[in-house]
Amino acid sequence: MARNKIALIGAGQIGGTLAHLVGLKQLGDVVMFDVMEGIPQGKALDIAQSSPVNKFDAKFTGANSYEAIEGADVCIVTAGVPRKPGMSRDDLLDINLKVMSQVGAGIAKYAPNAFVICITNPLDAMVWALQKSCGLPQQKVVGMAGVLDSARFRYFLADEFNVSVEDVTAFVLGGHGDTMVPLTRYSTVAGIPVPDLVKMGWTTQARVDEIVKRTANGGAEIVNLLKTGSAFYAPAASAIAMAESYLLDKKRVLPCAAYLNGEYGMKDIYVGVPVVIGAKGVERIVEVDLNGGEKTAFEKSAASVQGLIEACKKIAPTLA
Ligand code: A3D
Repeated sequence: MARNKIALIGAGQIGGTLAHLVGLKQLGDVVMFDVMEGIPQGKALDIAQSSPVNKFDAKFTGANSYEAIEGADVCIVTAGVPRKPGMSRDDLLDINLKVMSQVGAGIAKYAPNAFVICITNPLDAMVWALQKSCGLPQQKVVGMAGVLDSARFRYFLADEFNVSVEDVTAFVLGGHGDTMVPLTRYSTVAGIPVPDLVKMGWTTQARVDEIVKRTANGGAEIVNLLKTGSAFYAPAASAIAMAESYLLDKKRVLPCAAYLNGEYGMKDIYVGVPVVIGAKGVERIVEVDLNGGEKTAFEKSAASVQGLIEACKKIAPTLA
């Protein structure tokens, strides 16, 4: 069987980390595409030269023309600009929207059968714009944010409880931004919901509230430390988990920015919900019962995503 072909559109910080992970996890051959000449070629060659040491066989190529992504099975999109300290993700909308229309055209022409994972911010609006630009079926175009947000939540909870990250599950809904909704009653340690752990005296509600807040601001915390860009190791690892579930038909249940067509009472919007990812792409959207407070928070988060989508429609009316 031929190896899968994975196209990484954007060869910056996340793109480079993605390429390295694809190699280490032996998921397939990699094509790195970027507008910067030399960067994708240099990173591809560097990672290829690590393959004898790390014992993986795969082709790594870099390119500045979309032809190179022809026939890709998976495209992971990080093209665009990241934020700097003091910027919100929404400040990137104008510039990254233009990038999404170029990337969408490239995918439509050369990789129309791919599973497309968007990472570019502001995430929910950019994956919406990317799907409109490339015209691929909605279940084949998805945004990565929830896996990262819930990984941050899991990491902080594991640290708080002094237990393995492996035994902590977490559930995060809504847009990728300050309005994201970490759901504590669906977050557990080995199946024990967080509110029960509070009752058991493992932590206090005040500490849980602090962790929820830190999760929602998880991206900004790293931007403020790095000063020159945003997080890239954990975002790359999160997108790889989604690509792996598609390529291996694992049918993992992952929180992703997915297209809603009536689910949760919402239409023509991409927002973070739990989905099943398998060989057909997004095979199922999981609709959970939300209580009053959770529903209000989710709707508030979705409304802020909707605002950004409306801004995209104003800038690029052909997408509407
Ligand atoms: P960076 O290291 O700047 O890489 C972006 C790459 O995109 C650069 O190499 C650019 O040359 C390239 N690029 C710019 N315009 C184009 C274009 N038109 N076509 C092709 N390539 C282009 O950024 P990064 O890798 O750190 O982040 C990439 C994106 O991911 C940014 O928008 C971040 O805000 C976003 N991000 C999202 C998350 C989520 O959880 C959703 C987390 C972290 C970063």
